[in-house]
Amino acid sequence: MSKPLDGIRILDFTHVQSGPTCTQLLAWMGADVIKVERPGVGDATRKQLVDVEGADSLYFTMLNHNKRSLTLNSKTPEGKEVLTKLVKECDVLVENFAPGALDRMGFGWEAIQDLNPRMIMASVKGFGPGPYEECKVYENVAQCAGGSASTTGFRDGVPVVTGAQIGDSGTGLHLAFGILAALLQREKTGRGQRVLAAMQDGVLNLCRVKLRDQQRLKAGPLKEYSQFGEGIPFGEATPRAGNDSGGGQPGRILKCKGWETDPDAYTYFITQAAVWEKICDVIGKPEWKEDPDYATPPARLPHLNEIFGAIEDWTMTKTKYEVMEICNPLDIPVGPILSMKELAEEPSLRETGTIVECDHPERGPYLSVGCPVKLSDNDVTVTRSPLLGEHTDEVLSEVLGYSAEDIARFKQAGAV
Ligand code: CAO
Repeated sequence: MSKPLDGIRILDFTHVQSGPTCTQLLAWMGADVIKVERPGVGDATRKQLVDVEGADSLYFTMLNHNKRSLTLNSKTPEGKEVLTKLVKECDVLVENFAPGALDRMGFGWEAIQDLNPRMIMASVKGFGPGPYEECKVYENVAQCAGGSASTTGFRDGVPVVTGAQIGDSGTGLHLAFGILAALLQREKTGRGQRVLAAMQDGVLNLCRVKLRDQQRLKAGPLKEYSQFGEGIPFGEATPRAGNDSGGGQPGRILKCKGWETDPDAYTYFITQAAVWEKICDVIGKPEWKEDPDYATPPARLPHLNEIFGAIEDWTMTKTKYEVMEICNPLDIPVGPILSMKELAEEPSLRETGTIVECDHPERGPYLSVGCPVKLSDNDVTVTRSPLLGEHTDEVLSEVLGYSAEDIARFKQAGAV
């Protein structure tokens, strides 16, 4: 079966997490992704958080599936020769070097356009143009600078970063979207273009509802925040909202049976207005259905602590799965807090290919997250990440057409 990105060749100059997330998605859509890495060194994550001595780390293997690895020292004359040819042969160059690194290498945007006007040059940077554009940026820096940390955590605690890698993987997703749009536009214009995804912008995009709340503050307190029910005044900026739900329907994380020993024995429970009467029946508070202090959403706002306390008295008598079994048929929205262990073992995620097992020559079998987006005409087979330089000869000869003598010359010069 053909793949959506069949025939698209990616010069993958990415490293660590943000860029590799993007190129992995493109590989899953069928692009030929050639990961360019420094000879003998490679992507730094190959040797970070090592759990099997001598083997590529899970950090690397889980972000670089379905790619080919070409080693190349782009700072040597022979390396530049090869890179020049690669730029001519590829459709997209994806990179997430520190600002200015590509220019210093001699392959800035102008040079790329001269070599291949159809090339799309896609970059992740920490910040867009402005006072911080020269900064090197990592995940948590982006979470802090993009508004996530200031709005995550509890009102009376410090700002908190989230485990979801919204700065790195989130920006990689944004970049992939930009690349696909640029490829489509190229169909019409015949020209490539620059695509920039700044991590701060990506995080802020994912925190859009918090900027919504920032503006709503002008109209008065944010009544759906528990802080309102607790009678605590709001300050000038969107506060941290703990586990309050982000929409207009109050929600909290509540203890379930076993919470004393199991750190994940919790459920998210939303008191959605449409099912309020069913909630009252389930938790044994039928009198709240008619009581004017509880019957309508505005009336409930000052009583949310009491209401969630009563719901928790009920959820604590059930496991998180029992809560789900009881509430789902009644359309009461609940979400069990699933641990990584539970997700790794969940059969339905294995069946859909969202969790996959790969085999690796150095480390043996390992689990990974497969393609999270399913297309009916693109059945993704996740293949293991490449060893450092595994495809160097193959790419040099098959893609770039170099002879055995040329390849020997590049090796002799330490360029590949
Ligand atoms: N051949 C020769 N040189 C190479 C090379 C190759 N194949 N690949 C990389 N290099 C060189 C770069 O040209 C650069 O050299 P100069 O400093 O002389 O220009 C050098 O390696 C280091 O690159 P870097 O600055 O990108 O790497 P770093 O480890 O110092 O910084 C990071 C890492 C992530 C902070 C930085 O790349 C960055 O800010 N990237 C943009 C934002 C981003 O993606 N951050 C998230 C990373 S995922 O957590």
